[in-house]
Amino acid sequence: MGDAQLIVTHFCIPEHVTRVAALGEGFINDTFLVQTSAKQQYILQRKNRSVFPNIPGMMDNINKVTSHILSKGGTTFSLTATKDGTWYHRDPDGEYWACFTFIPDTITFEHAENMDLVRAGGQGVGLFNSRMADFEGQLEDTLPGFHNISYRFDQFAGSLNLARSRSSDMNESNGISRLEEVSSLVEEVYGRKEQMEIYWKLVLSGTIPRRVSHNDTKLSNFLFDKDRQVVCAIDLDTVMQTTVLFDFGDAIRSYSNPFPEDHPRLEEVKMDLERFSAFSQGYLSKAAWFLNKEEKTHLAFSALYITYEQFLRFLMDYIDGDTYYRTRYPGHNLVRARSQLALLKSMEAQLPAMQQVLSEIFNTH
Ligand code: GN1
Ligand code: MG
Repeated sequence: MGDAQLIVTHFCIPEHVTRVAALGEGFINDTFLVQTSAKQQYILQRKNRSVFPNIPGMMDNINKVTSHILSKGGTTFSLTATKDGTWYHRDPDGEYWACFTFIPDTITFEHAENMDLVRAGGQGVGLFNSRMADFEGQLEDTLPGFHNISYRFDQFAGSLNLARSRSSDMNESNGISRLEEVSSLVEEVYGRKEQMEIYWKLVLSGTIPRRVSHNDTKLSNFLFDKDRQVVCAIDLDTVMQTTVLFDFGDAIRSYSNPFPEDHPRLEEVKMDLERFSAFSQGYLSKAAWFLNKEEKTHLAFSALYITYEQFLRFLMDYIDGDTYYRTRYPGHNLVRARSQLALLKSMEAQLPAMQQVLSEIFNTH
């Protein structure tokens, strides 16, 4: 904490800082709440250098996006510059820190407790995409390959090779190598490879247009007010120009499942069609106006694509020995992977129904 207290003095905060305290349990960054003698509070964040290879580019992207939203009268946090006039401070250990305004009287949710929240979340993602739809600037590709499934397959193959060559690759509790333990899951990955590559090619070829997308639209990355109305998107670390379909898909992964993404009782994990419908209504009430025909056609499958990708990423991190995602207990990544696979299977069984729901909503717009 001492660290954070000192770091905050490098930023242009006009109020008197009274307290800096750790906030939340992010998977990736370390976050602190900065309280001041006035009403305005700030968020201070140590950005994860091993996850984000280009933090200056990332901060530049965030500034472009928040400035665009503010210029259109929208609500968002805004970045606080350092006394040197940059959007990040680099400490003597080489760590990068960023600071931004805290939006008062807002809350976040880990999982969608009711249908109104699901619908409001849909409006939030739709509004974010919609506000950025006329952005004419260029964002840096700060996480190359983030939702590129071919890149993920290369990474996955690398992880498998490394695991095969690791002699110490033993699960502490039962002595079975992690690779043997997950062999059926590896088959589940490869069984869907071609289908996922076909979808990615639609993005690569430009059939699905590139637009500004958030790329990490799970529920906890949006702020809500006390009436459960959505306020704005947060955690803009991954904003890039990919496709808005990934934002829809990632949000469906998060909102349509009545349980958290690491729910261990697999028989309870499902894509709930009522939630899918509520989210889609909210999303399309804000976003239908700018989506083209191809985007509409491929919207439903994006949920399968992103859930599959997340299944692969959690599994890969388990095989790697838990090096990327913060875990709360041994085997957490494996539980997450299995849970995401269960969700994916539920989506696969309901794809025609999802498409039907979307067609009905499109007909009303
Ligand atoms: C990470 O940063 P956070 O916790 O919002 C991850 C996402 C995953 C998500 C799964 C940069 O998101 O891609 O979907 O965990 N972010 C990064 O919960 O890898
Ligand atoms: Mg994030």
